[in-house]
Amino acid sequence: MFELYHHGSSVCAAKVRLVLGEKGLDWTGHYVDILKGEQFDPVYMKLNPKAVVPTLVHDGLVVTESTVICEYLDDVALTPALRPSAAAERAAMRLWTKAVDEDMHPACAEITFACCHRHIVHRLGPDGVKQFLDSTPAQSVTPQWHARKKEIVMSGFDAPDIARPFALYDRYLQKMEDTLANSRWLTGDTFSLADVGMAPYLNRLDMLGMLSQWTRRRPRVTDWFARVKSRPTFNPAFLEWCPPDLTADLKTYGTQSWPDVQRVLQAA
Ligand SMILES: N[C@@H](CCC(=O)N[C@@H](CS)C(=O)NCC(=O)O)C(=O)O
Repeated sequence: MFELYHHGSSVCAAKVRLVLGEKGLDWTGHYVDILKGEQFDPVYMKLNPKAVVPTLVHDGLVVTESTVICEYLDDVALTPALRPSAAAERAAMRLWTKAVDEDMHPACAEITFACCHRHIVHRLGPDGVKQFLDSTPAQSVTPQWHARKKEIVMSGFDAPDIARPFALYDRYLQKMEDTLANSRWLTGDTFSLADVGMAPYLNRLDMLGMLSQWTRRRPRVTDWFARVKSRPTFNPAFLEWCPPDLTADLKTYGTQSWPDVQRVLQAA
């Protein structure tokens, strides 16, 4: 039995739900509201000491780290294979998933809080915000997340060095555009964990209502994302778990923040 601890707007959880869907695996969900601080529940932190989602429990085995979970699922459910069989393509796939873990994901967390989630967190009221921010463990989304989340929740686009994650995102979109000149998917002719890994980060921009502004001059990325979206697994994995009020918040706050995003991108 597969149990997934996850959240509607978590990019890492969406990645795992996509793999579960592609593999046709049945799973049970445990919803952890990371905007209300449910990830800090000591019972949950026994499963995931970083207090992040997702966590997979498979027949009692606890697996954390979304990239590791995706490879684990590809090991236990062999078809359809989501890792290329050729060594060179598999290495290329891992370069993408490594980039997701090291670069895209930390940038996405900052972008999402700057554009949207800080507004939702402020609904907790001053004491609630303080408790929420103080609860983040020293080692969380990144080793800097405890301090960085505070800076962005309190200062938004005035937080120090806020252009950096946006500039990084932009560079990776260009890297995708260049890569897709040579292959249909990111690591060849078949959909792989590289595509699974990048898809939630494009979807994040889409849900923030600003993807078209980032991809206007990137036709291959536009076409790639349209093909990802047309997969039958896309809506259940990426959209249906996001509660309607959160979907609306992402779109509203995201759209409102576009002038700031444009400003920091131009300054970067
Ligand atoms: N490296 C981890 C990162 C997980 C992560 O950052 N999860 C985010 C949601 S996408 C989270 O739970 N954040 C909680 C918080 O910000 O307190 C993974 O890939 O599973």
